Amino acid sequence: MAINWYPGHIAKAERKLKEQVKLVDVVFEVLDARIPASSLYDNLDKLLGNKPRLMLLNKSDVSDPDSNSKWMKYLEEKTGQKVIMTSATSGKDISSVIKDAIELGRPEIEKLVAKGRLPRPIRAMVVGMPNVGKSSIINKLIKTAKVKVGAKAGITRAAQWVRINPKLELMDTPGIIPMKLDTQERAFKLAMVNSVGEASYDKIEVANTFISLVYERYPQFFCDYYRLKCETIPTIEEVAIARNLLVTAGKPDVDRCASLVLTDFRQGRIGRITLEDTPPIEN
Ligand SMILES: Nc1nc2c(ncn2[C@@H]2O[C@H](COP(=O)(O)OP(=O)(O)OP(=O)(O)O)[C@@H](O)[C@H]2O)c(=O)[nH]1
Ligand SMILES: [Mg+2]
Repeated sequence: MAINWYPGHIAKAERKLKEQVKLVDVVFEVLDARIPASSLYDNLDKLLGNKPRLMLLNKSDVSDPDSNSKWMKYLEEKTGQKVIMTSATSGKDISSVIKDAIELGRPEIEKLVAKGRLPRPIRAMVVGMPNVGKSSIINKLIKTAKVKVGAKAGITRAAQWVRINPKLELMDTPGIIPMKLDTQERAFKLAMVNSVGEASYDKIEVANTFISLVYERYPQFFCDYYRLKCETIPTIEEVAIARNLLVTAGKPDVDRCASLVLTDFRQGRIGRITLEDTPPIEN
């Protein structure tokens, strides 16, 4: 199975981002804490130049707490950027992002003032893959539902400015997907977290891959949640039967079950799950 990408759209989105970045002092790079490696946008250095960046590992409320700490340390060492764990759902510690952004943007404002210009608010843009929670973070920071959010890829269609406070303005941007995904495994993981549109992949195939992966990493979570015996890797059919999802007497409804399993994972119901480990640090 190949996930369909639209190179024309991607090229356009990247061109836009390159233009928009000229307007800002700081960039917030948002990752999904359940797949930090796969949700890291490959081409960002090229697109953003040397703008100061803050990395947000979002959805940390539904990812594995041990993995969160490991990934935070790894990404800080690898990128030299400050990494903050966020949850736009719980809102815990999220306001520290404002302080950090102001700190990172301050030198730019000081430069303006030194040239005799009036100080202005620091401008930051929020970038990342679709559905990682960019718009939700902005809403949490202003404490109102100012920008549109939703549980599927491609909710934000165009850039939008939001004033957080007199010192900080944030630009929400549409999610971007890299032109080339190195592996099918990565494409599947992005599908698992809803970073690609449902029309572009086979739900059953993605759900089956998710089941194998989660069974390998967190067997207890999966088997307990669906009340399965799990002597071997559970199949989607077994889950469907356990949940009484049937098309006709005794015949499992794999289609509905695939949606159920993926939704349960996306909403964090199965447990706090991270699907990838930090690679060893290269010297
Ligand atoms: N559990 C959890 N869910 C979150 C978090 N942040 C966002 N979500 C959910 O993730 C979904 C996507 O959120 P959005 O804010 O629309 O994501 P986005 O990155 O702006 O997506 P696009 O605009 O499509 O690129 C929504 O259903 C949110 O409720 C979080 O920290 N934890
Ligand atoms: Mg959005």
